[in-house]
Amino acid sequence: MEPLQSLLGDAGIRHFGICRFTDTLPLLECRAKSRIPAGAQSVIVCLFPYYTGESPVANLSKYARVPDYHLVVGDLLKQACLKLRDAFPSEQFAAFADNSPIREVHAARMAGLGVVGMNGLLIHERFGSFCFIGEIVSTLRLPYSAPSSGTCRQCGRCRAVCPGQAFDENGYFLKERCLSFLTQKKGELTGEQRRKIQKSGVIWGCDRCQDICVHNRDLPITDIPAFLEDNVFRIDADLLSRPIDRYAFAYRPKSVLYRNLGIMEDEMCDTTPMVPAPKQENKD
Ligand code: B12
Repeated sequence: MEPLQSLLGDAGIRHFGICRFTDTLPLLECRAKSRIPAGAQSVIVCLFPYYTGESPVANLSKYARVPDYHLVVGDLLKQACLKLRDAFPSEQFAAFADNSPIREVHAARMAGLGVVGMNGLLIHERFGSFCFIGEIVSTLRLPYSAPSSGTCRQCGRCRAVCPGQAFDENGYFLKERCLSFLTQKKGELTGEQRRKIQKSGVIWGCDRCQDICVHNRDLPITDIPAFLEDNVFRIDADLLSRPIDRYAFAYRPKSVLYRNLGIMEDEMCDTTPMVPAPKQENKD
């Protein structure tokens, strides 16, 4: 573990744990699955805290305010892979972040990095849930971390405040109701979905289940320098007139962001019927 700590530390990765590859199965179906090395043994699961403080004027969720984590985390993991390949030339290493066949929340728990909250997110003892997860899958056999046991405090506030009421009565998470999902959804939204977005005042993502969480109090500011640069706090027409490729909200066409901006100004939003009124019979 000691040499690994310094190899990863040199690449800028300070928080990680290791689990067996078999403990991450079954994998999610996605194109990246083909990059898993044959004979994979270990998964080095890494945490990337991204909390940069509060902003009363922000209209996008915290994960999207910082430079795109797919790029930042991707770069850090790539650096780590280069160092690992140098140190262990006969082994294979493949890096993944988000666009990953690994169920990252589950893998992080198995690698001892924290508990799964009632909101379904990984909560680290020190950094709370405002952490991205990325991993390196390898053929190298490594000493495994003890999986995290226990739960969050189970206060249930995250589920109670969910603006999309995404948790059903059995506690199942219905992603199609999650406001984060709705703000990213392409195409037309129903009146009810538009109303939920308008009421939240948020153009991209949703942090309500995290902001309310008792484990997210008094968090330290991220120790990843790239996340402290060029934070965006408001998505507006001026921002959208410029290139936005460096941010995670560029993942969808700009039309989705313009649609969400339009929803904020839509005075009819509150009166749009949730279900179209049944057609009246023609009485003539
Ligand atoms: C698709 C996706 C979404 C979808 C659907 C999310 C979902 N929960 O199904 C949408 C767009 C809604 C979404 C939203 C968000 N996401 Co997302 N998402 C993903 C992605 C790409 C795949 C998740 C997936 O489909 N997993 C499949 C399920 C079966 O596996 P699982 O999530 O591991 O679930 C297991 C356990 O965690 C547990 N579990 C899962 N959910 C729940 C819920 C409860 C109540 C309990 C008790 C247990 C539990 O049981 C499962 C079976 O083992 C992951 C990256 C990845 N590759 O994992 C990021 C990921 C989960 N998302 C992330 C983030 C940051 C978010 C947002 C906070 C972004 C935002 N601010 O708007 C929100 C949070 C919404 C929420 N409360 O989940 C981070 C979470 C980091 C963390 N600390 O946990 C991830 C890991 C991306 C990353 N690389 O950092 N996301």
